[in-house]
Formats: sequence, C-alpha cells, structure tokens
Amino acid sequence: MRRSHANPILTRADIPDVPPRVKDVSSVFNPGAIKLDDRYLLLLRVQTRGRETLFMLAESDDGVSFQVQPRILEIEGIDEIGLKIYHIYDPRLTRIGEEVFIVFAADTEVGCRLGIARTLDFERLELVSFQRDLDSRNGVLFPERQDGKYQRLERPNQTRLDSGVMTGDAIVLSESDDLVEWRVVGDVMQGRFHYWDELIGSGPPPIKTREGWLHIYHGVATHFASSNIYQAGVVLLDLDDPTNVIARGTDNILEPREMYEMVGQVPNVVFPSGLIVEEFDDDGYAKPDSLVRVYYGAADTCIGLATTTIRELIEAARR
Ligand code: BMA
Repeated sequence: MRRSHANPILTRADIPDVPPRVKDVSSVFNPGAIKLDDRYLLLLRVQTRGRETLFMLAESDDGVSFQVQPRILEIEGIDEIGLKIYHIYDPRLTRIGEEVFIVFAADTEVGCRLGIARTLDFERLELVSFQRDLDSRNGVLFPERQDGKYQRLERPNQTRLDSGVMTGDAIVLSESDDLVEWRVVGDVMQGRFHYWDELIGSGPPPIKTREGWLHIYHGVATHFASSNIYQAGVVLLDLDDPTNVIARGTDNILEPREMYEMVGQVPNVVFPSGLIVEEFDDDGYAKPDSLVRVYYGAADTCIGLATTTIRELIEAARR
C-alpha cells in the first residue's frame, strides 16, 4: 500500500461548522467511500466536542482532494426504532443496482447493533432495517446477491475487554432475503492469537475478482501491554461460498507508521473502511491492474488514503 503524499487527506480543520451542533469539531475518521457518476464520495464519521458522532459528506473529482458539504446527514426513520442510540458510526457503502446501501454501527442502550440505510444520491438517507438481536459491528454488504439472497460479513461482539468494551475475534457470513431479517450462515475467519490480527473485523465491502472475493479487514494486536495496535490485512474468499477462505496474507498490508497514525485520540490505529476500485471488466470483475484507493481512519482522528492494485492485493493475500 502506498500512502498518498497528501495525507492526511481530511482532518478536523476541513470540517465546516454547521451551527449549532457542529462547531470546531474534534475529529473525522473511518469513512465509507463510493464513486458515483465520476464523483468520489466519502461518508464521514465526524465527532463533535460534545462527543456526538455525525455523518457528513465529502466530495472530490480526483479522489484525493475533498470538499466537505456543510450539512449533517440524518437517517430518516432512525428515531422510530424505540431504542436510545448514543452514536452511529463507521459507515460502509455498497452499491447494488441504482441504490447505495450504508451499513453502520450504532451504540445503543442494549449494546452495539448494525443498521442499514439506503440512498440514491446522498440527498436523503432512509433507514431500511435495524438489527435487534445480535451485538455486532463492522457489517459490510456484498455488491450483489447470491441465489437471490443478500449477503454480508459482520463481526459479532462476544468478548468483553477489561475496559468493558465488547469486541470479537471472528468474522461471520450472514444472509437475508429482504435486508431486514438476517441469519448467520457460518464462520469466515478467526483472529490469530499472538500475531498481528488477534481481534478482527471487516474493513470496506468485498471486491469481486476472477480469483475470489477480495477483502481487506482490520486486525488488532492486543499482546502489547501498553496499547492495542490496529493494522490492515487482506484475504481472498470463495466467490460461491464466502465462508471458504482461499488465501489469507501472513503479513499486514498497512500498519501505523506515520505520526498521524500513531498519535491522536486512539494511538496506533489504521482502520480501513472505504475503498474504490477504478476499473471493472464487462462481466463486473475488478481488473487485475486496476488502481484501488483505500480510505482509512488514522488514530481515530483524521483520514488517510493509500493506493494499491487488485493484483498486489491478491499477491498479498497469497503470501
Ligand atoms: C474499533 C471501532 C472503531 C475504532 C477502533 C479504534 O473497535 O470502535 O470505530 O476506530 O476501535 O478505536
């Protein structure tokens, strides 16, 4: 992965005030990404100094230099779910047909839950579903249905850290007929105790390639006494059965090295959440030499961009 020379590409200084809620914000990180009609869009996780979390939209012509729109994107219908929501965060964007789906995490009075919203153009975001029964995070939708069913990867939170935070060390595959009712189909992969990815969760949504679903995930090394280290890695999943792992990289492909990744609200974090593939073939598979742009949260404080190609990612998964 090659970091952009423009990094960090978005910082708190780029977020315009939207009075009264948004004023001189604390941080912006973990964005979802999509390219629509040649415009690069990032759905930003913006944190105010009241520690509220909001979604705002940034747009760009070149994928590097972004302008942030001075408005808060609310999800219509979310006030009606009947649960107290403290934060919505870490949106992942997937286009299916004409619509863009946003899978987001929500911290509620009963734990962390996954929600799904839809939009055509980011003018309006509409709630599609809100999962009630499973404590889960890092949900990503596949860009197409399999045998008529929607599929997603998610990371159930089954482990409680000393801090009280719920986390997990397995990514699972879930499926749904209608995006509303989800059932877990099976385990996809587990954390590797003692190595860079002890706790894991999906990064951006999977990419369809001729060799399989290419998927970037984050791994947390917890065996350092002083701090957890968040890194990114890559895995290749079977196109017909994504619970079948074809190849999983031994090494991480991005780790905190730059000052803006090592210092901030949460030190030593690179957290990939948005990804844009530039070129697909006529059958919808990403081209091996296509440029891939990965947008990631750095130290829960700002946003970085790193680039690679499909071929390099597949090589890294096979290494
Ligand atoms: C994870 C999520 C992310 C965050 C990361 C590092 O568990 O909560 O939103 O970026 O921790 O703090």
